[in-house]
Amino acid sequence: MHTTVGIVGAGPAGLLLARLLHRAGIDSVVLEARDRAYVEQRQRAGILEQTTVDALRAAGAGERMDQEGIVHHGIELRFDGRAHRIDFPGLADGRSVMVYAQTEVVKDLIALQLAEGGPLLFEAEVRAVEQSADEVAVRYVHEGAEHTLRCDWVVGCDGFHGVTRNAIPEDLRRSYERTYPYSWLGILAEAPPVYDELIYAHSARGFALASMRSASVSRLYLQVPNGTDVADWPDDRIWDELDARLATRQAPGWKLARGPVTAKSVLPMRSHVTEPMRHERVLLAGDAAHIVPPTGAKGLNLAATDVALLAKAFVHLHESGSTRLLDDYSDTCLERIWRAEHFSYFMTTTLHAAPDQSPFETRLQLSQLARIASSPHAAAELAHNYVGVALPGRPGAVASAPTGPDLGEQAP
Ligand code: RFL
Ligand code: PHB
Repeated sequence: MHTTVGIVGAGPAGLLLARLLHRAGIDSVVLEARDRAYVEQRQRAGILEQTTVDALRAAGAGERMDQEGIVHHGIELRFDGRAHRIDFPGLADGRSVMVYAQTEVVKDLIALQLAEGGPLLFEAEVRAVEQSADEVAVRYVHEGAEHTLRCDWVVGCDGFHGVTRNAIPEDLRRSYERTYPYSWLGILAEAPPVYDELIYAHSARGFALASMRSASVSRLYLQVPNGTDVADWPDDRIWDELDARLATRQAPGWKLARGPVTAKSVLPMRSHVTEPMRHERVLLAGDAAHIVPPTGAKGLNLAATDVALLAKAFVHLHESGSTRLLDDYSDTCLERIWRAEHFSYFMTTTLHAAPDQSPFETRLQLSQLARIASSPHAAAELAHNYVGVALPGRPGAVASAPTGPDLGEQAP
C-alpha cells in the first residue's frame, strides 16, 4: 500500500489531520493500534479553545459539537476559603472556551472518516517507521500479518508511548521532562455539575477540580499521592473529600450533588517536550511530541493546533511544491508549546500541595492566587493563557476558514 501521508495513531491529532487532508484532496492512511470502542471511550479532555473549535469545524466535524458543546465564559478559583470568578471575555478580548468531551470529538471524527475518508485501520499496530532517501516505510501488524505502508510523509500522532518518535535519530533528539510528586484521581458521575462553570480549588488538603460533561454528568478530580490505588478510594470517601476541598466560608455546609460513579482512574502528572518535531519526512504531532499536566486544559488543544498547522503545510506543498511551511513546522509549533508548558506548570504548581511543601511555599501560592483575584492584569494573564494565546507572527491558523460563530459571540 502507498499513500501521501501515513498517520500513526487515531487519537484526536491523527483523526483531525486525516479529515483536514481529506477535505484538501490529499490522501492519507491512519493506522491505530487499539480497537474502535477503546479509542472512543477513553476518558480524557473536556475543554476546547476557539482555535480547536475552528479546526473541528474546518474538518467538517462541527455539527454535533455546535449543538451539544457548552460555551463557558469563565472559571472559578477557590482558595483560602473563598471563591473568585475569572471572566474570560472581559479579560481576554471577548474570547471563551467550549466544554465538549474528547470522547465525543473522537466519535465524530471517526464516523466521518469511515463514511467518506481514506482508510482508517483499527487494531493495526505500528512496530517501526523507517526513512530512506525518498519515502518512509511504516511496518505494522494487522489481523496477525505483517504489512508495510509506503508513504511520502509520516506523521506520528501516536501519543506519549508511541514508536514514531524513534525515527528521529537519537543524537538529534532532545527531550525535556518533569514529573510531579502527585497524581489525579478522576471520576465520571451521574450527578448534575456543582456549578455552571469549572471550579479549580486550592486547599490545605490538596487540589480539586469540578468539571462536567453535560447537565447531568460531572467530571471530578482530586489530587492524590503518586502510586494511589483506586481501591483505597470508595465513592463516599471521594465525595467527602471533594466536599472538604471545595468548601468556602461564604457557603458553610455546602455539598456536591452525589450520584453513581461510572468511571474511576488515577492519572500521573507529567511535562514533556521532544525537539525537533520533524526529521526529514517524519513529523510528530500532539502527545507524541509533548505532554502537559492537565491543570491548564491544554493537551488536546495543542494537538489540534499542531495538526491544523501541518494540514496547512501539506496543502501549501501540494499547491506550490514548496516545503517552506513544513520546514518551519517544528519552530512554529514549539513557540506555542513552550508557552502552554509554562502555563500548565504554573497552574499545576500554584494549585497543588506538594508532599514536602513548606508553610512558606503555601503562603507564596496563596499570595499569587490573591493577586489574580485582585488584579485585572494578573487575572488577564491567566485568562489569555487559558483561552489560548495568539503569539505574534504565529497565528496558528487552520487549514480553511471556520464556518461557525465565535465562542465569544454567545451571550453568557
Ligand atoms: P492520544 O489521544 O494519546 O492518541 C494517540 C493514539 O495513538 C495510538 N498508538 C498507536 N497506534 C498505532 N501504532 C502504535 N505503535 C501506536 N502507539 C500509540 C494510541 O492507541 C492512541 O489512540 O494522542 P493525541 O491524538 O496527540 O491527543 C492528545 C490528547 O489525547 C491529550 O493531550 C489530552 O487528552 C490531554 N488532556 C486535556 N487536554 C485539553 O486540551 N483539555 C483538557 O481539558 C484536558 N484534560 C487531558 C485532560 C488528559 C488527561 N489524561 C488522561 C492524561 C484530562 C486528563 C485526565
Ligand atoms: C475535564 O473536563 O476533563 C478537564 C477540564 C479542565 C482541566 C482538565 C480536565 O483542566
